[in-house]
Amino acid sequence: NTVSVIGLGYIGLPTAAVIASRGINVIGVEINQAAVDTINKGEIHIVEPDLDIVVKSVVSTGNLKATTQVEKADAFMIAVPTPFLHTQEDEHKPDLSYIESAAKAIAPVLEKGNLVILESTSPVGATEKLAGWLKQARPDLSFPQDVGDSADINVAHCPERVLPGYVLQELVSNDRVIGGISSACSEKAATLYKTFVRGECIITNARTAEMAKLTENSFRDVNIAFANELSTICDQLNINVWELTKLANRHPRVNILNSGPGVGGHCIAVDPWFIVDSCPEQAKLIKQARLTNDAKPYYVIEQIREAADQFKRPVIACLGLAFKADIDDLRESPALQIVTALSKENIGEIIAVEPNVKSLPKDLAGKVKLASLQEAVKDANVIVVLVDHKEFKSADKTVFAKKVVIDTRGIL
Ligand code: SAJ
Repeated sequence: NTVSVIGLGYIGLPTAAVIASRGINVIGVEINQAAVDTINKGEIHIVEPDLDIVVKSVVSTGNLKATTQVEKADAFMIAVPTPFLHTQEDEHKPDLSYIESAAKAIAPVLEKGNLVILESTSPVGATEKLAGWLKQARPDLSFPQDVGDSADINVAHCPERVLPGYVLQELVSNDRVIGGISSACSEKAATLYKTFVRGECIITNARTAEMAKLTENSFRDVNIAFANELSTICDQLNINVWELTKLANRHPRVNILNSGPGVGGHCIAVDPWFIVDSCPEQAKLIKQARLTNDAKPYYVIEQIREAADQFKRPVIACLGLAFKADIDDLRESPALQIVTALSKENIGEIIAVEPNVKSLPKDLAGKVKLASLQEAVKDANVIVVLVDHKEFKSADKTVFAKKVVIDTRGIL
């Protein structure tokens, strides 16, 4: 049996490698030629712990091969991005163009008996759309939306739910929600997932599976928004939010998350908008949570301005640029957003500390200095903790005492 994974990014590549490690032949399809060449050398183009070892091994056994051209396979797993489109009327319209392109690419090679799985996080209805695009391109085949269980091609949605930094463990250990367009679609998809998933494979329909994934990330976003709102209320009332949260969490049915400088990453700050786009009238709290979390970096910037104003020559040390602790991923990071905004103002000298990167992104170069924690803290009069990296949590903080400190992560 051969599995084809379309899109070899943060989700597709680990998925392809794990399936290949079970002795299954995997063809990885990726439009980026440089990524294809890297993978075929047994190397990786993304950062994820231990992924390099697995890819090296499955490429050397011949179980994983990357290519830019779609080939025949028994199952196709689509793991392409689903960002949002910024239109004039709406800033957050889901963009299904990558899924549509993937459908058009695999349609010509589809054969009776094939299974097509959508892994990308998608708005409700996207799997039905995918099946529609496939049907349009292949009127000679039958599809589950028309003939149910007897279809030539089966189509299902199985959303990925892995946490960056723990992808290889979570790919195998997490439970999977499997939503077929028909029950035959779900059964076939579950059989494939059971070859590499140790968690439970739970069957539902495609729309519920789509909504389950969006719900998980919206749940987290709403809860982080609660914590972020609480932190600004506490600032007003002169209460330490970290102490308050600890105390409230002593209640057996209360579990408040941690406030921070905002919500970053490619999922939690995006997926709730898919629900808002589907049901704007109903999704009021979900939308407000997005707005609350998106406003938090501006609140922190204002706090930094006020702190800097106290000094003739402000030197601001910003600890952390990544979107969360102990990763090197700076994309969609509120910490980076804050440092970038400061670098455009005439606010003083800015020093960034990011133990997980060797150089600063291009638009910070020349405006912000990258330094070690010791160096930055020594020179600074204002210290801003933006990420709770382990290097910061374990640092000797006696020097912090003489400085003005804005601790958005509560590490002190
Ligand atoms: N954050 C806080 N306070 C908290 C927790 C998180 O401010 O108490 C911030 C983080 O600093 C970060 C952002 O939220 O900026 C998101 O971080 P995260 O660790 O909550 O989540 P992600 O984006 O790395 O991964 C999420 C996971 N979803 C859930 O936990 C429900 C993961 O399982 C999903 O697979 C992933 O989104 C995805 O791909 O959708």
